[in-house]
Amino acid sequence: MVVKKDEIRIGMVGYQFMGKMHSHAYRDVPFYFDTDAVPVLQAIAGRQEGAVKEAADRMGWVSYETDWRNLIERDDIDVIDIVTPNHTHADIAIAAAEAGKHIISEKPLALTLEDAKAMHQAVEKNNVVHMICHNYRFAPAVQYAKQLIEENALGRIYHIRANYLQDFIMDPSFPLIWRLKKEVSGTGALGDIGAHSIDLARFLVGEMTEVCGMMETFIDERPLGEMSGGLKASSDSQEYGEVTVDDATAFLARFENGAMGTFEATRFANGNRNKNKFEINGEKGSVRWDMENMNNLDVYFSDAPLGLQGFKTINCTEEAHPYAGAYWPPGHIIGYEHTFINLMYEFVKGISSNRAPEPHFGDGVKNQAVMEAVERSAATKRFEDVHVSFGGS
Ligand code: SOE
Repeated sequence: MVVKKDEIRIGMVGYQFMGKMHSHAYRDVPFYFDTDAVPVLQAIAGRQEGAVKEAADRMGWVSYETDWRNLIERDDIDVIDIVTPNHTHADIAIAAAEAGKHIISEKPLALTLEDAKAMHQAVEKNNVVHMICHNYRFAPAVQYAKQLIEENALGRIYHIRANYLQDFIMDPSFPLIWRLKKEVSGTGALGDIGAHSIDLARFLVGEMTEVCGMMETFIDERPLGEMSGGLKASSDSQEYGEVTVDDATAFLARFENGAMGTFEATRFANGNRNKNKFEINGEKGSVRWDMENMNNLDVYFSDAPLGLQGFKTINCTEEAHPYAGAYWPPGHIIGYEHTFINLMYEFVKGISSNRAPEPHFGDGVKNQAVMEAVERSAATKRFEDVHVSFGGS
């Protein structure tokens, strides 16, 4: 007999790169994981009717809306999933929370720390489940690094050095897409990719207390134009506009537990397509990870016999590695999209048990507080405290 499971009816706002990724992840959750409920692709929203209809058909959504507000008003929607540009996150999330919908939002949570706090207050006040999409936490190798740190296998943590390096906007004729406008994006490399490193550092090492940063914009003006899918964009416009966000940000950080951090987020690291990596050094050993080889975790333990000391590479595809057992036999590797499937699995479980899985909007606020302190520090050219408080703004 087939047991019919509860349905979690998703309403997604936006449908481009991340929309495609989330759609795929929802469909795959019940394929790989045993859950109490199954996500249903109920409706997507987008402003251009032809395009949103085509996306709904292609990705298997039951229906579509041309205004996100209609999605929120619908009784047949349980979850609002936000995959739109950053400046829309706060309005959509607050309206969705007030309508009692559970919410999942792409990162960074908001344009500002103040908006992020307002979003957090709204989800807490309305007692809805909430999550932010820092997908890299969900690579089995990253989860295994977390496990090793929690088991104290590395001992006291001294350092994290994290770089997130891309190069997709290096051509000066690459257009002024929304990710390069402060009023739409908040920050540039810092919020788009540095936010992931900040989240991973908080996940693996702990909270940061102060930061000292520098931010740079190398190409000040670009031709007007928008993305044409994924991270592709081109423009033949003769009209130029100002780039108002950072092309690159670097910062130092101190952690509550005494560790030191060095961070670099740039879209001008020629040759690096999506090089998201970190190394953590502790008193008993080290771990290092690189998204472009995401199944592997390099580990070093200083108690190995002297002749055998050195980093070794663990292929994190065994049952012992979180989430890996849900997929293929050992050595049969998984990819970028699986980080989202694992994340959505946690979200679905969170809704079934009515608790917010991590990372949630509280993490989004803490990540935003670090980013805000980095921006402040780049302006003052001093170390700045990371101010986290969840009260009024
Ligand atoms: C573009 O820089 C982007 O798609 C980011 O927005 C994602 O968060 C990152 O994971 C990959 O690159």
